Amino acid sequence: MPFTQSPPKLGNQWDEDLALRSLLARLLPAEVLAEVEPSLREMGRLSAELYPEQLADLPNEPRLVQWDAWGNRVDRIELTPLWRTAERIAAEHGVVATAYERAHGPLSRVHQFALAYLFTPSTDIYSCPLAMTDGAARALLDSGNDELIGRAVPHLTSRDPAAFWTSGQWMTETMGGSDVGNSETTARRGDDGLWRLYGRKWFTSAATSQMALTLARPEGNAPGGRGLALFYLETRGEDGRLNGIRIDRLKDKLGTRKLPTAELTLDGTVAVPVRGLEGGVRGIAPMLNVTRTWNAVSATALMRRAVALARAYASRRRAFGATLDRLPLHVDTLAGLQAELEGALHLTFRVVELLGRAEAGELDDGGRALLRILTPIAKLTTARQGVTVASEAVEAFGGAGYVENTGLPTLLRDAQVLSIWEGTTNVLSLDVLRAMQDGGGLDPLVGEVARCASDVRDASLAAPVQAALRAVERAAAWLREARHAGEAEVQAGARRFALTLGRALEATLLAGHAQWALDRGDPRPAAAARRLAANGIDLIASAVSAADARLLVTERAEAELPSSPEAVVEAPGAAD
Ligand code: MFK
Repeated sequence: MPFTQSPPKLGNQWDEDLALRSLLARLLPAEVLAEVEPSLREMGRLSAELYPEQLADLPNEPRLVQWDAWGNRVDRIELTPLWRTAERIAAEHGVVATAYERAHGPLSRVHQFALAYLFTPSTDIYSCPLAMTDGAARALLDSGNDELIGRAVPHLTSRDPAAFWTSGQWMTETMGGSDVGNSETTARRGDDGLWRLYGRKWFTSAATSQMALTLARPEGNAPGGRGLALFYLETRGEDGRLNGIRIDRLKDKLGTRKLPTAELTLDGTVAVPVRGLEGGVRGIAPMLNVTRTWNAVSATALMRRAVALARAYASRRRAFGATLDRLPLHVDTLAGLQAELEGALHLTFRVVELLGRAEAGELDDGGRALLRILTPIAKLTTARQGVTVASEAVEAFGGAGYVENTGLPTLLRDAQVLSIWEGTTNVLSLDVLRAMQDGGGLDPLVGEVARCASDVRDASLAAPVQAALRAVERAAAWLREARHAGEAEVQAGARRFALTLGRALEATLLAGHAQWALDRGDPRPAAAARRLAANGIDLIASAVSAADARLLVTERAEAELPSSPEAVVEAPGAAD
């Protein structure tokens, strides 16, 4: 028999995930963990069971059917088989509902996002509509619009697949997805008192949702973000026909190909203002913050899948006289990835924990400021890690990782979206600066790092803690100097600043957890903390200037260059 390689196999993704189990053992009181563990074990089982189905489903893609046999425009999207399964599982297992049922008060968010973390890697980015559904429920509840809350939230948070709705978040237009204040969609109130929307939404994810929250400019409103209003719409009327919406085409994307992302024309779409007739960006911000949290959870979950597959493969693949998991350099490479995953996990679930406490009204101003700044930091840091870890995992399979039907190229392509949608790395780096302006500067974050550092006593954790503290100090010093030098310097360095804070937070949160684990006889998280710090924390580059950057990206002479900050930092567009 010629040799054939046996593929990697996954076991129960809850039972096998030591990092997640250790984290939840600290975050949840024993009686709460005992109550939620059966649901996590069941989701871990489903995740492993769905993985072969996911591979079998690889060739399928959603299809837009625009016309029926008789010439009627129908604009119907046919989903892939796994997506239909995922929709049912998500509803029945309460992947959104758990957060709103609040069976464990503020800790319900930890339970919910642990479910989401286990659900995500085997369900082809079905987490995208779930993220928007969760975000829509949050934004509607925060809006105080009782009529819309009563109409939509019971559907968004239902466990009954027949009653469950998902929501879209329609923001991106042809002019791009980052500078949303330029949106061109208009809202007009008719003689019948109804508002109707007119415009093009250019990158609408999960266009099969039953409802959407969207931005439009009521006629006569000022230009810019403040002139936009937040609208609620249902995609189909009682008769099942689209609500003044044409689905022009599905996007031909690099990844997330099971996710039907569409270009839409709104031509008289009946919609309801959610909270007044301006301040739409402010109104949709709660949704953005929830979907950015989902993004961090998804990035971490895809890293977990990448590492789980690479480890499973390493235990089966023989080369140079041993299985790969016996070869020191391969083991070292996988250990570096595992450390990135564990850092991301701890930062993400710190945001999750704070979100749950904020929703329970347990946070003071300082806690809310901390949540506000940690959310974009977690999103941008974990998204970049997700791309790196997925890429390394592909390489850990050698040539097999480059072959489509192993599923690994899909994992890498899907991970790439996480740093683009919900705000690119650059846009979110600028959001970190805005969050600092809105609430207490860097103090909440410095306090968080100091709090974790003060929990750490073991000498073996001194290196990661010191490295993190030094990095935060250098970041703060850089910001002071950059502010002195001008807005262009601040903007140009914002990404290195935000990523340094993200990595420093990961290292200290992980070190704090590692101390807790060491106290209980578990040395694993300490190894992860040391390795994460060794991978590098501090990205601050003092010798780099905005002027140098301009010289490098233009062929014009320095004297001819524009000097406004806007001209220096231009973020690429985000996608819905
Ligand atoms: C799989 C997991 C995840 C899946 C989800 C996938 C679905 C994909 C769907 C999408 O990608 S939808 C598109 C996502 N698009 C974005 O995320 C937009 C990225 N751009 C930004 O975030 C810009 O910074 C922003 C649009 C917010 C800039 O717009 P403006 O009009 O210049 O806003 P401005 O003036 O900075 O802020 C307006 C108000 O909102 C301010 O409050 P005030 O009016 O009270 O002064 C801000 O403080 C507030 N604000 C902005 N961002 C906020 C926020 N408040 C709280 N949290 C935030 N994040």
